[in-house]
Amino acid sequence: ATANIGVVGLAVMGSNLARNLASREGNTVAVYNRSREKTDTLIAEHPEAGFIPTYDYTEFAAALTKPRTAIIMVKAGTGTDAVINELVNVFEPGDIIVDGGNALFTDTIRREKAVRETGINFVGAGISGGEEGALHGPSIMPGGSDESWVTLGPILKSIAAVAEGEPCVTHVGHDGAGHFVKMVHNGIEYADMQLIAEAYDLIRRGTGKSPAEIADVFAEWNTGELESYLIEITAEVLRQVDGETGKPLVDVILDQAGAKGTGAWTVQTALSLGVPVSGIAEATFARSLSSHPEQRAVAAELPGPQEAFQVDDVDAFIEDVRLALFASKIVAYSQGFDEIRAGAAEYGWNIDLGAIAKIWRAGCIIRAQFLNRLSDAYAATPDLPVLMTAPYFVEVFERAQAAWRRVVVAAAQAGIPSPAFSSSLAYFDGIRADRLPAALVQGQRDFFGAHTYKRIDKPGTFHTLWSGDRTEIEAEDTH
Ligand code: NBP
Repeated sequence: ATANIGVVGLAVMGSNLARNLASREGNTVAVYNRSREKTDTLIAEHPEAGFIPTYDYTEFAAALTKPRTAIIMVKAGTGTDAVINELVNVFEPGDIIVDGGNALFTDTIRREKAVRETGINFVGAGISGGEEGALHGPSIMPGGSDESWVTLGPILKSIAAVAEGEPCVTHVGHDGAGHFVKMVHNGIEYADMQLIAEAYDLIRRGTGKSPAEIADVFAEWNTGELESYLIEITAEVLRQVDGETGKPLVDVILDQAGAKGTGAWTVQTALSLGVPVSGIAEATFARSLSSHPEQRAVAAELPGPQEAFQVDDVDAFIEDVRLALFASKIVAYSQGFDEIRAGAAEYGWNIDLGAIAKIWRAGCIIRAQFLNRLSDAYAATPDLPVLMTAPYFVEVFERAQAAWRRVVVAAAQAGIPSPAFSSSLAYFDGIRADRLPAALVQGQRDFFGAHTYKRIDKPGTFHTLWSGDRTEIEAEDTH
């Protein structure tokens, strides 16, 4: 045995991750894929990597030094379970199986529990950054035991992206913590992308600027506080001209957004944890809405505003949209971190939120300058209950809120859908409100279901005899 690490699954992600591992000092990488061709192709195309090819699980296990460490990069779901079953048969107690696929965190919790009974360590690791990240340095979010982190930590640090000298990997927490955080990362990515798309739409329809001109706007924004990978690639996409028609590429792409499910997982999980991730939810629903052409064709008959949308001061409007985007983005991240906090509490994970912000600074899709501000906020106040109340963000809201409101008003009047902008503003106004109409909802619930309510002026739980003489009685707390 000569390999210190192995990779199972050599499609795009696995082969790139294997090449990344092999390029680092001290690593020898054993590789295995279910169908032989992918292994043979990888070996033929990358002799420099010094891979050890293997063609069955026994050979794979024999190629690895102990404790054996293998990273699985196969299609998430039944493929992952199939590979784990095979590896458990050929591995020994103390060995480490890492699932680097996009597993649902509850699957990871289940798998970790089952594999642990064999004495083998199982680590669910979220890996972000797509194929480029896998090859040059992803952001890595591993869960699993402390014991496995001892062996795995140095290996993952060697291949992770680097932000300001620090590797973008941290031991997130036990069992499914890594995949949970990766899931929320993807949810935030949905929100960030939708917000950028809404900003583009408003500018285009409000100012008549061409996609190439709007590309310049985004490129300019990318030199300031909005600097991020997503803003950068947005400029590139908007500037792209279709080779066939000569039109802006964005105008020939079908306007139906796909999704692989991680946004929906983030929202479903948030719903069950009772965490309002409205920006992420709206972004996920916006993709769903776009993907029903039959409904959209029928609904195209519905009336919209009579007047055409035209802004008077183009530069001022663009600056308003920039501020609205920044404010909404802070809300989306604040909501995402809220979900991580709630998940950690529910599943008993000790997650360092500041460390999460740091490992997202490079290698992943949501990498952004402003993540430093998030980690600063948590460094100053580790148990910050609402991320967006950190002083830096309060300053942004002071600067941005008037513009944000103008943009949401303009969008509503012009009939331009901006679900992420407007729901983020509604969340902002909701969470900062002194009094919410939730009091009335409690009254309604008590009326029809005797669900009881609490009072602002004394302890206890109360019910009004709505169908009787409407006096108030003390009641059992039934929520
Ligand atoms: P795919 O998700 O397309 O999966 C293809 C790989 O899974 C092939 O190696 C295939 O082997 C293997 N596989 C399947 Br399918 N069923 C198997 C089974 N029962 N036993 C063994 N192997 C099986 O590959 P990918 O796009 O490279 O993604 C890998 C993982 O990384 C996924 O979980 C994905 O969600 C995650 N991820 C992807 C990205 C991205 O940008 N693509 C980013 C981050 C994370 P075969 O060659 O024999 O069919």
